[in-house]
Amino acid sequence: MRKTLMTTTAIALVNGAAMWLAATAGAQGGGTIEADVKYNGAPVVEKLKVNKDTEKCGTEVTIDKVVVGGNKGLANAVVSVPGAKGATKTKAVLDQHGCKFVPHVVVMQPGEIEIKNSDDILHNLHTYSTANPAINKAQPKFKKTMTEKLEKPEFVKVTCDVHSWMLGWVAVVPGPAGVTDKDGVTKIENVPAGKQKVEVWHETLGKMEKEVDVKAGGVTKVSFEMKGK
Ligand SMILES: [Cu+2]
Repeated sequence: MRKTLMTTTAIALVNGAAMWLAATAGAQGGGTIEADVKYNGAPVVEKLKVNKDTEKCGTEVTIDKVVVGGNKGLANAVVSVPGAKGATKTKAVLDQHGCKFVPHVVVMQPGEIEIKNSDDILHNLHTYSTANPAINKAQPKFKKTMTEKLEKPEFVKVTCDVHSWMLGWVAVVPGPAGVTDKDGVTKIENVPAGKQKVEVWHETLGKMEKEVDVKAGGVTKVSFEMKGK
């Protein structure tokens, strides 16, 4: 009995040490980049009256081209660390909902993306690519999901041939990345420590880059101010 208790305690100690080591290794392996993207110009959100599939699309739609939130934060900008390895592969999903692409900008690692149709009407996915093969495919209402491949890094414009106003973007980026929220902020985790090039991309405002020094287990802040063209 006594021996069993000692053995159990020893195993518990070893397990505890292993867990601690794993946690420490994770923290030492990478840091977090908190990016803050601002734009000192006017928002560009187009409104359009429509008369097609109005029960799903409504009669007025908005096209989000430059979305500026409080404190000049620029939404829908992709911040990435293209040279860094070890980005976590999460499944990218782009939905067609209310005759809009949701989210407006989706970021993914090269690989597969799931295209959803939540509208119960016909959509036709049409991508504009140079590095990846273009996709031009009907997605009838009964086809709730389809899986497509985008294997080369590229910012891919996505439209729908049924609803001319539908516009979205798929950012295929090789390293850890994120998309800014309505306040122009995104957090990128698990970035390898050391000097890293951080790149920001916006669909109409273009690209900028900065070098940052990522600290293991810490948060490195970086700010960008996009210039209008
Ligand atoms: Cu559509």
